[in-house]
Amino acid sequence: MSDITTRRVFAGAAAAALLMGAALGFTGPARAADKIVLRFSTPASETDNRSTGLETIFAEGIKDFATFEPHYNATLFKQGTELAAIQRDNLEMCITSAQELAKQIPAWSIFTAGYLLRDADHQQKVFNSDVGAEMYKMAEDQLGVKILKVMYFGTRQLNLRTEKEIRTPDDLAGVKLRMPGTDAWQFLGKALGANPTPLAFTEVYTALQTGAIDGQDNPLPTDKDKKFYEVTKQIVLTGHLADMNFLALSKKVWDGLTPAQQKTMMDAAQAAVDQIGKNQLAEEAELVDFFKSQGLKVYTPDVAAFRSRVQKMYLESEFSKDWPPGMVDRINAIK
Ligand code: KDO
Repeated sequence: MSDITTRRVFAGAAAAALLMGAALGFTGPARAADKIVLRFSTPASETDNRSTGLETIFAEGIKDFATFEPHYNATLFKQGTELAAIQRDNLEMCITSAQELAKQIPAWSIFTAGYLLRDADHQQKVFNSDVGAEMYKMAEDQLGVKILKVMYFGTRQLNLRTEKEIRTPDDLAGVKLRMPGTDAWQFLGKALGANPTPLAFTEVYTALQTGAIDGQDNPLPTDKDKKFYEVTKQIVLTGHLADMNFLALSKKVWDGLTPAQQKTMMDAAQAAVDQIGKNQLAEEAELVDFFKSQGLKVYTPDVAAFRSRVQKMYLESEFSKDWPPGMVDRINAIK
């Protein structure tokens, strides 16, 4: 082989390796003008409180060294595939949930249990305690995902297009309730007494409109943001899950930051989730009147009946076998 041919072969091989690396996602996070680009994927809309909070407070806080690049409405990655995308270096950030984490770390299913966390305040205290630290460490060690902060996402309520009044879990028999597509979510639908069916978040409005499903569950601010009230008749205030999301970052990206940048990022994340939580709570307090003004029935069922059935089903479930010993008691003891 002549010199020139050898050089061509090497150049060709190097280009192919680069291309292959890019295809396999080995290129590491992109840098624009020496800033890390943090691609962020979520099924939520751009008007959701979580989106606006991150795009303003978080993005602003880190702008000296990183560019926050949000992709909304599951346009970059489908709901439920974001963690895997981070693990394959195809994505830097997402908002994840206990249900998604539980797919890979069964112990995390403890936080998918209905009526375990009492409210927003209890939830925040639990995740800011040693319980939260242990759970975050599992995600870091086992998935290579750094959980920056927890955010209060709202308390999940039932939202139905059917008219029959729902007082107890028995009244949900046969109701086709959309739940997100993981085992943990489907189990929650079953525990509530309904007939759960999996569907991506971005498909819910149309499915309610066409009658493909009888209902869905989400916090009130989400029902407003996604206009689910336009295609449903009632909201049943079961309050079955004081729900949270986690701001998740690739651990590789985290490890590449200087200690000062890490601190700046944590402070920005804290400021953002604080504001997001406040906005969600404020909206939850106002929205019952809004939905009533839109013609929906909004009422509280026999919550004790839902709570005792759901708690019993979780404690007797396969999920509970994977919960860290003693953790339910530790969570309950946090006041
Ligand atoms: C949903 O699909 O109902 C859900 O509320 C589940 C949450 O864990 C979270 O993924 C959320 O969707 C998305 O962030 C879109 O709001």
